[in-house]
Parts: sequence; C-alpha cells; structure tokens
Amino acid sequence: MPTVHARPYDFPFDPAHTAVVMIDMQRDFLEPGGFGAMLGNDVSLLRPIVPACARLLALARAKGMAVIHTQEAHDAQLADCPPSKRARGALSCGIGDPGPLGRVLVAGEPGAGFVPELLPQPGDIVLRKPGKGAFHATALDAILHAQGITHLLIGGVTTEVCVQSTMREANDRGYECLLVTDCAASYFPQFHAAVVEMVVAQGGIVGWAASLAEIESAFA
Ligand code: TIU
Repeated sequence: MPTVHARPYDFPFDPAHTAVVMIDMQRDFLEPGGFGAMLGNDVSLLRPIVPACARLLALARAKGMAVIHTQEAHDAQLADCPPSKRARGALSCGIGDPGPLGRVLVAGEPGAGFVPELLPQPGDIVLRKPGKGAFHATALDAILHAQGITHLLIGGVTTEVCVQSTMREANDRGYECLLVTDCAASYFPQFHAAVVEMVVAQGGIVGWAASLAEIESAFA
C-alpha cells in the first residue's frame, strides 16, 4: 500500500478508497474581479499552486483515485445564501451583484468556473457548495460513502477558510485526511502555515500534512 511520509507520522492509503478533494479552484478566488478580490485580497497569491494542483489531479486519475472538485457558488435566486453571508463585509459589489466575472459567487457565471488549468475531466465529480465547508448542505458524505472512500487528499483555496473547514468536517465524520501543503494556498501566507501546524499538532488532531512530492514518492 502506498505510504506517504507525512507529518506527524506515516499516512498509508489505498488509492481505490482515496479521493483527491480540490477545493474551490475557481476564477472567483484566483482572478482579479472575483469574490476574493471584492473582499480586498491580493488574488495573485493563490496562482502559484496551480501547477502542483494539476499534477495532483493527474496523479489521482492515473492511479485510480476519485477526483472531486468543489465550487463555492449560489443559485441565481441566492435562495441558498444566508442573508448573513451576503451582508458580511458590507461590500459595494458582493455576492449576487454583477462584477467583471459575472454575478459574484453565482453558479453558472464565469467567476464560478474553474481556472482553465484545472478543468474537471470526464469521470471527475463536481460538487457545488453554498458554505465554506464542503459537507455543509451538500451530498458529499453520501457521495464518499457510495464510492467507498475512506481517505482524502485535500488541496485548494483558501487554506484557512474552505480547505480547513472541509478538513475538519471530514475528520469529524471519520475520514482520514491529508492536507497537500503545496496544493493549498491562502491570501495570508501566515494563515496557511498556521493551518498546517494546527492540523498536525497533538498527534494529528485534524489529520496529516505532506507535500505533493511526498505523495508522488509514495507511488515510486
Ligand atoms: N475568503 C476566503 O479566504 N475564502 C472564501 O471565501 N472561500 C474559500 O476559501 N473557498
């Protein structure tokens, strides 16, 4: 069985029961004019992980792991967007408003689409989610059960928001989770680093962390 030399200790996994979960690698977070930019962030900080994310997705497909892409987006009526979420930040152009990438954080709009390098391929699963954690108000747990998935390799953006929320939700549901450190990024590098440390502290209280190279080495 492949075993990743991870922190805080080795992470063995069966590819047939493992999914790569790529969180919210969509234009709304990585490109100017999207939701991330509306929040005041320097979105260029997320782009450097794209090549590593593409390598992780290619590895998953080559090794028979499930691939799940999540997308934070709301329906056109914003019926699944709590008013509290829409109001947060008192943005002049916020969720549902027309922006340079279409209506901000709305499904089907250009901003909700994945960055071109990471488009879903046939066989991949795409999961729209209204919250930060990917289990909240979605079928993710049922999907993972149906696929026999017990282990998750998690990447995407942003590390301390949707990635961490999802990893914590998954950990509480009994999934063995590994954060792929160079396939995740934050607008705040210090938050990314802190999440890695808090995941692996206390004997892996939330799970494991390792670089993409360490995952690739597990198959060597
Ligand atoms: N703002 C921020 O850092 N993140 C989000 O709003 N969503 C995700 O992390 N996907």
